Amino acid sequence: MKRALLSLTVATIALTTACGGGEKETPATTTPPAAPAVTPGSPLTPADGGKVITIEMTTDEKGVNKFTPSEFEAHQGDVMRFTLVTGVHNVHFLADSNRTLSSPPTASPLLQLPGQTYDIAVDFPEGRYYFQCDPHALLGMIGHVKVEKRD
Ligand SMILES: [Cu+2]
Repeated sequence: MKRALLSLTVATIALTTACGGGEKETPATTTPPAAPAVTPGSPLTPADGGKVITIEMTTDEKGVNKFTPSEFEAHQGDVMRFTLVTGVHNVHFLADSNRTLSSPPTASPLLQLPGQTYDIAVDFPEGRYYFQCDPHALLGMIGHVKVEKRD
């Protein structure tokens, strides 16, 4: 009796191994759902110890368009939160101006509603990076972020 059970177990193991080819077979019903696609610009959480850096996008009463701050430092793991205050603006890390970025973030859409935000993770290598507002770059709405390693 005991011997029969043992042979059955051995046979089952052999069968499983032959079938699965060493890989664990997962029944279709327990396949985890695909991770939801992250919408570009949607709110991000900084890495542990990281922070959210708010960059305001404004058009003042004189018609001056700018990022505030326009020059700042960030650490890997931080999040840059481009926030519309007034006017209509976007943020764009131009590939041509940031050649050390293997995959520059795509240009954001135009933000039009005050309070609207566009988050970009600081997952860049160390270095200095250029960004601009496409409609207002020639009017000086540009900025730089200097990215440093996390301490
Ligand atoms: Cu602008």
